Amino acid sequence: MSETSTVGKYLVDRLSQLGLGHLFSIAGDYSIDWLNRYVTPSSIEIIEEVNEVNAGYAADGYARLRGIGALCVTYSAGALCAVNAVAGAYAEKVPIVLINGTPSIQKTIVFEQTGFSAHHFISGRETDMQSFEHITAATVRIENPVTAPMLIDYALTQCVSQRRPVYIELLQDMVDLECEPPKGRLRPAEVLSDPGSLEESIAEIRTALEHAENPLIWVGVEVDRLGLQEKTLSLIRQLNIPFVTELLSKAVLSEDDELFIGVLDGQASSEAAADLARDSDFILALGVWLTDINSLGWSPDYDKTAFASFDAVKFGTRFSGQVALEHLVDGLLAAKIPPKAWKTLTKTTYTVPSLRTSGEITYQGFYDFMQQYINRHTLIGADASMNYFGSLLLKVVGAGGFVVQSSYSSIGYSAPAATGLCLAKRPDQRVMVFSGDGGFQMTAQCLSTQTRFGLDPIIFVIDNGVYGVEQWLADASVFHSDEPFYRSCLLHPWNYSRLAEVFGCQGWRVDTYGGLMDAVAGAMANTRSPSLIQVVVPDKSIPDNANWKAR
Ligand SMILES: Cc1ncc(C[n+]2csc(CCOP(=O)(O)OP(=O)(O)O)c2C)c(N)n1
Repeated sequence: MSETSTVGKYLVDRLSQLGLGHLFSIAGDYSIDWLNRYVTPSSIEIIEEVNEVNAGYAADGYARLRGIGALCVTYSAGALCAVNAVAGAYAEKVPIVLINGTPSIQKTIVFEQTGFSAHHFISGRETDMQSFEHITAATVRIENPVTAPMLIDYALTQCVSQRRPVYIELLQDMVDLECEPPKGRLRPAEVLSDPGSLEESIAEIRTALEHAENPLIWVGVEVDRLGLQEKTLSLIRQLNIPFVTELLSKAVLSEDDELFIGVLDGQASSEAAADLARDSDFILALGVWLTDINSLGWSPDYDKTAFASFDAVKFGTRFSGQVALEHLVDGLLAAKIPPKAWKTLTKTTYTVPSLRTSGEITYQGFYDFMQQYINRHTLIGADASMNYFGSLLLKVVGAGGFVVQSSYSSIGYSAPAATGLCLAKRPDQRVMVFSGDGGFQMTAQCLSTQTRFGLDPIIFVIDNGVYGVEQWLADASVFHSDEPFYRSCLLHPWNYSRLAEVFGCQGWRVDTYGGLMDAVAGAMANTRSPSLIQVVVPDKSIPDNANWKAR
C-alpha cells in the first residue's frame, strides 16, 4: 500500500522542510483543528499572538532572517486585519505564508445559495482571495485533497522564488482528508538570464569599471534578499572599490569593512558617502531600489550609474532585460577585472560624545550615546520615524545586523517584528529596536507576546510626544521656530514605561544620559523578558542629519 498523508500534515511537512520553526497564530474555529492536530505535534512551535497585524509583522521579521515565515489566522475577521503586514512584506520582498482557516465547502454553498451566513462571511468565497490577490505572489484555495499537494507546492515555491508573501486558504473540512505525501523537496525557481543580454551587460559594466578612475559600488537591498552577500563582498574585494549602501540595505555587509564608506541616503547621508557619490565617475548599483527615502533631497546621476537589479540592467538610456543579478555578479567575478589602485578613503566618522550624566537627552544625543552599545552581536530594528535618520549614521558592525521596512514604511512595524527577530536570530545576538512613540502606540501589544514567550528585545521608545517625522515632511520649519505642531501630529501622552507592569516585563523612563546609562545596563541584564526604555526628548529636537530640511 502506498504511503499517504493528509492535507493538514502535508502543509506542515512542507513548511518544516523549508525551515519554518515557528508559526505566529491567532486561533479561530476554522483553523483550530489544523493547529491542534497537525502543527502542535510537529516541530513547528506555535507562537500565540494577540492580533493579526502583529502576527504578520512578527512573521515578516522572522522571514527576513530565516528565509521563510508564516502566520495562521481566521477567515476575514482575522485575515483582513493582517492585510497591512502582508502588503508590507509584498512591497519589501519578504517571503511569508498566510494560512487562512476558512469555512467548509458546505457552509460556503449554504451561504452563497441561501444567504444563511456562517460567522465571518462577508460576500462569499471570493472576499479574502480577492483581497490578497494583489499583495501576494500566489493565492490558492485548498478545497480538494487531490489538488491540495499541487496547489500547496505551487504557492510555497512562489513564496521562496519571488521572496514574496503567498496566501493559502485552507478549508476547515480539508485538513483530515487523505492526500499523497510530499515528493522530494521544494526549491526556488531561479531567475533565468538570456545569454546574449547577460554577456552584453557584463561587457558594458566591465568596460565602465576598467575606464573609471573613481568607481563606486552601491550595495542594495536585493543583495540581502537574494542571498548575494558573499559574492558581492568578493567582487568588492577583487575590484578594490569602495562601497556604500542604502537605508534598506544598511549593514547587509559589515560596516567595519575597510572599503565601506557610509549609507547613501540623499541629504541625510554622511558627508563622506555623499562626496564619494558626487565625485565618482561610475557607480555600479547592485540590487538598489529607488525609493523617496533613499533620494531625500538628492537625485542619483543616472548617466553614470548602472542599475543592476533582480532581472534587468539599466545604464543611461540602455536597458537589458532578463539579466539575473546573481549571474551578473558571477560574470563580473569571472571576468577578473584588474583591481583599482588603493587610495586613502574618507570614511564616515563616528564621534564619541562627552555627555553630562545629568544632561537632557536629545534625539541626536541619544544616537551618539547608543553607539557604544552596538557591537557584532547587536541586531537593530528602526521604525519609520525620526529614527530612520538617527540610525542611518550608527555604525553597525555585524553583517545583517540592521532591519528596516523603509520602502513600505508602516509605522509600528519594528517592535512586533522584533518578536520574529528574537525567535530567528543567532543565539549570540541581542535585538534592539528604535521606535517613535507614535509608531509604538500602534502595536504596543507586542510586549504581551514577547513576555509570554520569554523573549528579550530592548525596545527604545523615543518619547517626543509628536508624530515628528510627519510634521517634518509637511512643514519642517516648525522644528526651528516657535510655531506649533500641526494638531494632527500631537499624540496623547502615554506612560510607556508603566506598560511593563501591565504586561509583566521591565520598563524604565529616562530623560538624562545618566538615567539612560542605568536603564541600558538594567535592560542588558534582563534576558528573561522584553525591556522597554522610554526615552524622553524635547519635541523639537531632531537628529542632525534631518536639519537640512528644517532650516
Ligand atoms: C501605519 C501608518 N500610519 C500612518 C503613517 C504616516 N506616518 C508616517 S511617519 C508618522 C509619524 C511617526 O511618528 P513617531 O512614531 O512618533 O516618530 P517620530 O517621527 O516622532 O520620531 C506617521 C503617522 C505611516 N507611515 N504608517
